[in-house]
Amino acid sequence: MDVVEALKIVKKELTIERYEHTERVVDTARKLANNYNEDMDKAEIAAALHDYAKYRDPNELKRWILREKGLPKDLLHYHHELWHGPVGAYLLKVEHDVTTKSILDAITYHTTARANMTTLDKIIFLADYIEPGRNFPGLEEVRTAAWKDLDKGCYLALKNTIMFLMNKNQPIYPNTFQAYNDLNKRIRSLKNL
Ligand code: DGI
Ligand code: FE
Ligand code: FE
Repeated sequence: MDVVEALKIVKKELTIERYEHTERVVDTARKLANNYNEDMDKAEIAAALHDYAKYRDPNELKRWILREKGLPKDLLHYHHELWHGPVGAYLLKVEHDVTTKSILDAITYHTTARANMTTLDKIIFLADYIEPGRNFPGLEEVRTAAWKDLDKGCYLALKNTIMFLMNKNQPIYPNTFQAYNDLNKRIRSLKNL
């Protein structure tokens, strides 16, 4: 599969706005991959596919989570926004024969993140967060960090999201906290962040 085919697959699944977001994520992921010596084809394909299940009915997503033993049941206790990544990766496997594990993992964890993220995981997570169509408080700081240090970019994005959710008294999925803690430990100098 190449990025053209991947984009064709998702175009049928998404609204025009979400498709244009996806194109910008592809573009950003390609640039990040180039910057951090990651496989650009993989990054583009994972980016193109990352929101595949975004517009499936939440009841359908829920059914897959209940039915498929590889999908974590605890997702059901958290916001339904968290379901489209893991279920999307599962559906791409069964509906489009996507088998590359690194790509499926990056899609699975693109919303929540996880501890010990691969470079590809981090690129897709950050590209989704910083693509040029996004605009929310704290984003410029994340954008600047993203091109200098991939870990710091992810760390700041996670910190922002966690604080945003906490301010709204929302629950936070354990993977998100684990990703935050993992990067907090890895980054040597948190002082200038
Ligand atoms: O699908 P997109 O809109 O492009 O972006 P996304 O997949 O990153 O969705 C993110 C939304 O999920 C974001 O608005 C925050 C929300 N969210 C709800 N609970 C959690 C969460 N995000 C994380 N990282 N962790 C949570 O527990
Ligand atoms: Fe998403
Ligand atoms: Fe997205």
